[in-house]
Amino acid sequence: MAGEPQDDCLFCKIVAGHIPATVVRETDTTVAFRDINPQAPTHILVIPKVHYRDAATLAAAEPAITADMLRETGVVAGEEQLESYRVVFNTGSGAGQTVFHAHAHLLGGRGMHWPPG
Ligand code: D5M
Repeated sequence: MAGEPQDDCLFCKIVAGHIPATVVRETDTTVAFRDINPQAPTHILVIPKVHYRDAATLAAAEPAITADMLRETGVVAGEEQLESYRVVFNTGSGAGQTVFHAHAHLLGGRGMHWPPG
């Protein structure tokens, strides 16, 4: 069923506590934890607890939870004392998505280039 935990999903396992993660913040609907392969001094993933394959699919099904996820990027950026930061939604393998559970990358602590590679 849409949104239900998936047995083969890494981030569902983190939500369930079956795989350890460095959690920095949790709400009723979201979890934020440090990326295992950081691409910036601060690199945190904010994910919904419900399972959808990407952020756009989540937004279509659960707009309120999508808003929670986006709000949490700002809350965590504040807690991490980031004056500027980037929020990224890799969508599809061609764009670099490797984990097919919606997530926002929060990146900060260094200068950012535009356009991203
Ligand atoms: O981003 C998926 C991200 O998930 C990628 O930056 C690595 C990160 N990752 C993978 N496994 C873990 C665990 N176990 N803890 C923390 N972070 C993890 P994507 O946009 O799909 O490429």
